[in-house]
Amino acid sequence: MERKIVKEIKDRIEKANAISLISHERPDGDAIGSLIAMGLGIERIGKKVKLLSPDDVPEVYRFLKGTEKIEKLNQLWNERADICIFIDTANPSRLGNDINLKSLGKFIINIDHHIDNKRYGDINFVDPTASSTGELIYEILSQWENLITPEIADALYTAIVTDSGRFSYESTSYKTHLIAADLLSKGANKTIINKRIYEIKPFNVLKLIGEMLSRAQLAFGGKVIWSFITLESFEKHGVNLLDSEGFLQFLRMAEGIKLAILFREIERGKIRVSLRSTDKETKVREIATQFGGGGHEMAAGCTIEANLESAKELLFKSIEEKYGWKA
Ligand SMILES: [Mn+2]
Repeated sequence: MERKIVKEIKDRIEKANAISLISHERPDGDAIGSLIAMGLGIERIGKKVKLLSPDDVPEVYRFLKGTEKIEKLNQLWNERADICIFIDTANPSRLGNDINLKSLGKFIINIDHHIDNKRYGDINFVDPTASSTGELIYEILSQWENLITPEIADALYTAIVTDSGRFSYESTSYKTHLIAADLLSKGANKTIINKRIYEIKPFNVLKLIGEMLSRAQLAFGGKVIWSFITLESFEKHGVNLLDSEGFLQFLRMAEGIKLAILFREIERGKIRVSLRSTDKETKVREIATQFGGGGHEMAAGCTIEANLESAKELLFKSIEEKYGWKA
């Protein structure tokens, strides 16, 4: 059951010479895995390819082959590719700086699974039913025979396992498992991937997680768990903001809660808010959107320009209004 749009993307790639691939700021496993899988794949069919990211690759994903090919995208970037493919990026503003789309590529292909994707591409392959953009990249790369090497399989498996919450979130489907099974048959090393991403943490990272957990509080009669990390804490433990992307999963384990919130101070007066709900009735995307952010129905984020205390107050007010919960 091949989709027409997938075939169209294949044709476009085959006709191009130089292709750039880009994913969003503060990259997660789906962004990195999808980016390098697509990059290694396109390289194998003999195209010139650039892999770009506005931020560095978080330490935890550096074991993946291909991450060393990722270059930093900044305002000085001035190479215009034949095609620029945006990966896992709902809105070009998620590149973090003012970059003109058309200066990156003559033709834009947008591949994503966010429901709020802005459809800014010349081709938009957006499927919110997919657990991860990795699933969509798999669909594209599968059109070429024997293209998926063990390295590509590792990258795609990482994208899928991280964005599906190890095959546990609502978006995990029968298809997700079929794809993962096929990736294992193509050489994905699930043992190493799970170990590197979930079982091993540097000691300083563990200490920061501990600090975040010890500061955690319940609110709204136990429906919400929240905590925060200040700039000082990041500094004290020597942890980079980029290496704290997955921390919310630990708060979300609290029994009985509907919503977990993590406030991280990314700069003085600028707070990154990450939201994750535990059931599909508690939709968080709209809350993030109110503050100029976005994401998925059950996992979203936004950035609030305020200090920690006011950011929390603003967000709690919006929760009270949206769900009718009483603080
Ligand atoms: Mn994703």
